[in-house]
Amino acid sequence: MVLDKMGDMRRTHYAADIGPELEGQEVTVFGWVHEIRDLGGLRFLILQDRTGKLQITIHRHKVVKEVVEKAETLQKQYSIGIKGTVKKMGKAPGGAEIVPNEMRIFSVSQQPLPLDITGRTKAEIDVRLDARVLDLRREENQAIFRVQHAALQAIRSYLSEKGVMEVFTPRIIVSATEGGAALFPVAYFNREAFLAQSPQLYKEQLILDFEQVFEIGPFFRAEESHTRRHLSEFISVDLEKAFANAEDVMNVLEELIHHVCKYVKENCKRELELLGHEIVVPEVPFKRLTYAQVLEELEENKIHLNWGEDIPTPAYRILGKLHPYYYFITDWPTKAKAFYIKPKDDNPELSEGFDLMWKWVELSSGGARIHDKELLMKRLSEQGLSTESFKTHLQTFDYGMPPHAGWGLGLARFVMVLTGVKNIREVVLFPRDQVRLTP
Ligand code: AMO
Repeated sequence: MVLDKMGDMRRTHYAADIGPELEGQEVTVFGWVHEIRDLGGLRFLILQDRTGKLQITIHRHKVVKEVVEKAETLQKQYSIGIKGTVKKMGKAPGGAEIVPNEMRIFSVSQQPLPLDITGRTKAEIDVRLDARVLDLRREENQAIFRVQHAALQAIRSYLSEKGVMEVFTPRIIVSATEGGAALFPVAYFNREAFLAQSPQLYKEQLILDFEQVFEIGPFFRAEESHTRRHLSEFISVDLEKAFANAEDVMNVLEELIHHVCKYVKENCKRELELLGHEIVVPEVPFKRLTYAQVLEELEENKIHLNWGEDIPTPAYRILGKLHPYYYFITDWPTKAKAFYIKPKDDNPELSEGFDLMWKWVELSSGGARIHDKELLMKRLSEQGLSTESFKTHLQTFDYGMPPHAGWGLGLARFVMVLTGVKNIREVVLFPRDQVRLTP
């Protein structure tokens, strides 16, 4: 088949712009063939572009022969350009259709396609991910990433307005920051290096100069567990603030969550409708439960945990039923938290670390940090980490490190809440886990 060139053809309208008010106007639209309905002398094409869908109506005896012939060769997902006249049509999407007088076919598609993107034939997540860009042609799937885009816009503008500066820290690092999670080694010339698990050390260092910074970027963890909320590469939204304690940055986090929910609810109406999801804008302040209170609640629900133990997933499931919204868990045992989290001044067994939960899922964790170099060195040793590997980080504590606090928010987990999607793989364009490295 000879394909057409785009040549001088340029789009005048997107699908969403075509309405009955354009009756009689000549327009040019581009997109992909979503569906073809053939009623003998009458053929309907549904054309999809990034804004939605549009009906092209071809009466065999009313449009030019060349268009009729080309329309007969079309298959789903061919990419095409149409020049035609808008006609009011109550039954068509948007209340109007296009009667074409020119058609250009730019590209064909493999038949049969590996996925039915109309969604009538459901496919397993792995089949969908194997053909991800095709899977993303479904409007519901695009809606997830439009919600993510809106959320990112809201996060950036909210934090910027508060005077927090966006920064970028290295992805190639020499030492672990998040003890519990495994590192990916990198062959860095003739030295050993790793992919960053978080921007923790750098964001702390940067408050020495900028006082309040945020970063949105990918981080890497060699996660062995295959769950619906862990990936080996994930985007984290990180904040760090000088002269602040845990409560101060918890306030920033809850206000930010409130703001983003409101913004997405107002600006992503079509997307939320496509997803069949309603956002409830949470009231602030969020509920705060201490770790000790959580243990008591679990005990009442027949789950016994020893003080200091991490909370296992089945216990989180119970908590999610008891608290089906956003809430903080505070006052964690110091030994259950990373080396940089500050022990409480009046009771060093307890820390100023917190987690932000949504039902049973941890969205964010953070806390006040240790800013006293001696204490930080002690905590490193207690956790079996060598102070030597943290030498350059420790050095920065000699330059007037102020009290500070911050948090890291998992973007994908937050997008799961915003969209009502249950598997993290659905809210990441090209997810990476233990078994998946392509596409
Ligand atoms: P933490 O390790 O709890 O804290 O990570 C912060 C948040 O990042 C998200 N997250 C993940 N999302 C998807 N897949 C993963 N494998 C994954 N691991 C973490 C979660 C989690 O709540 N430096 C600290 C933060 C701080 O104290 O500022 C940190 O990394 O939503």
